[in-house]
Amino acid sequence: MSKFRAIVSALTLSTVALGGTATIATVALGGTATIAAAKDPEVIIKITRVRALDQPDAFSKGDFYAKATINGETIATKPVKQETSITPDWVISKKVKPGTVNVKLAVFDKDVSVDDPIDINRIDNKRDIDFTVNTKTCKIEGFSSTYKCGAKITRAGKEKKGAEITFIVMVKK
Ligand SMILES: [Ca+2]
Ligand SMILES: [Ca+2]
Repeated sequence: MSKFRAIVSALTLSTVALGGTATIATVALGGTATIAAAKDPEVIIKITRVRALDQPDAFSKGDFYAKATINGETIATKPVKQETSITPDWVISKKVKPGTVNVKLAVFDKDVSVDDPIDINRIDNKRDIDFTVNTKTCKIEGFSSTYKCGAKITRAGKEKKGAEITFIVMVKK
């Protein structure tokens, strides 16, 4: 009789153990999925300097802000009251899937009605700049020369309401 009881309790224990294992396995799988998403690279654009090349606003000092579109999502910074040159250290970042990422970078002067696009591209009739960031090689392409992550990139427009912009692209893995 006591032997039988021992077997029963052993069976009960093994069932509990199996149940426990199953639960742990599920938790572990869920955890792995979350960690994979958290490991997606982050594209970071840091705008260190914007220098007005003419008067962006006829009635007041300019108030520039930047707007970046990273893989289709547009993010804007807060405007900064404009002296001739500002060092705003604006940071725009977005988590992306690994690979080549499309970026559009634009500067605007905030206005009462419609914000003025500021020319930061030396090409005529094109005021914003487009480039790609490869999250694996950290190469930045779309300019006359290829840049690496962390390199200072300076671009300037030559049309009315123009500015020179200096920025750095980084990829956080
Ligand atoms: Ca303004
Ligand atoms: Ca232009």
